[in-house]
Amino acid sequence: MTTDSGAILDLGFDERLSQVRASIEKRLDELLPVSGNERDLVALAMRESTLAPGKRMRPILLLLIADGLGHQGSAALDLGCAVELIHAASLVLDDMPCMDNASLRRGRPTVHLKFGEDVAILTAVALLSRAFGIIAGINDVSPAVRTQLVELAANAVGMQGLVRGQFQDLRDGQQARSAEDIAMTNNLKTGVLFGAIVDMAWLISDGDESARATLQSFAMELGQAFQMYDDLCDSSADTGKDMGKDAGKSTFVSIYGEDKVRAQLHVHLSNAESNLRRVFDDADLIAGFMALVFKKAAIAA
Ligand code: GRG
Repeated sequence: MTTDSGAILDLGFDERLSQVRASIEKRLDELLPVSGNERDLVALAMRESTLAPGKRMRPILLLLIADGLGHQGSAALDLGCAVELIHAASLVLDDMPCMDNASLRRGRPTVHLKFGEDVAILTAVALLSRAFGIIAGINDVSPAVRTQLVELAANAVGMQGLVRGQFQDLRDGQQARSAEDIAMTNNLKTGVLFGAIVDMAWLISDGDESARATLQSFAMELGQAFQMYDDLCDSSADTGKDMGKDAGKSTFVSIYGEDKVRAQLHVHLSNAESNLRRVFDDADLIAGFMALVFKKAAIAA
């Protein structure tokens, strides 16, 4: 479990994971603005979009990896929450009519449908600003590390990450793309943020240089697996999202079909886990969490 000091205690798998989750939910709640009244729509939308039931994959991974690398303190929790705010901002924007035009997210109406497009844009900007404010305010690391943390987040959001990946997907996704192009776009949309997460965990901990490179490989494999999983789930009814959004889009599934993509997903997952086990003597908690996240793919394999 993650205590106030950040250390994960020696508990059973379910209990440890739910303690980590609970610490993230509590801290997110504290870090988001209090919505003073019902007209304070941006604050309300920031809270609703972020606190809606997501998997919390990014903060959980950051906390578990930092813990495995010997991190002590509260920096991992705040960093994980900052990354979750960045992720939440990206989902609010992704759902907008000019992008994915989605009506359902995490089982709820999307922010622009509930609050309006103006509020959705402002909410995303406010979540992003809050995330950078949190990272810049982390005070139990050196100023040099803090600067690197801010830089990592900035790169993961901008033209080396989410923004470029989203732009490529929007502009090129409706035409035929090579598998390499799809992999590159997927990496920008998903892998780069995972890469930033493991780098952040490494920076605030005591890991050696070789662990950093291996964790980067873990993140890239995980990113590819995750985007394939997301594409495979496009036809599932229980994702909390609109179904069939990828119709007419070039994805690995449209090129190779579901069975091949599922097989490839397992290759990426297995590579990810091997990298993890190279860094940690005991990677069972992280591997177990990944298995939970990819449960549906495992059942279908
Ligand atoms: C300025 C932050 C910012 C972004 C602008 C809109 C955009 C560029 C990027 C969106 C990129 C995007 C939607 C990537 C998809 C990543 C993905 C698979 C999301 C689903 O993540 P889950 O399954 O969701 O972890 P939950 O709801 O569980 O958190």
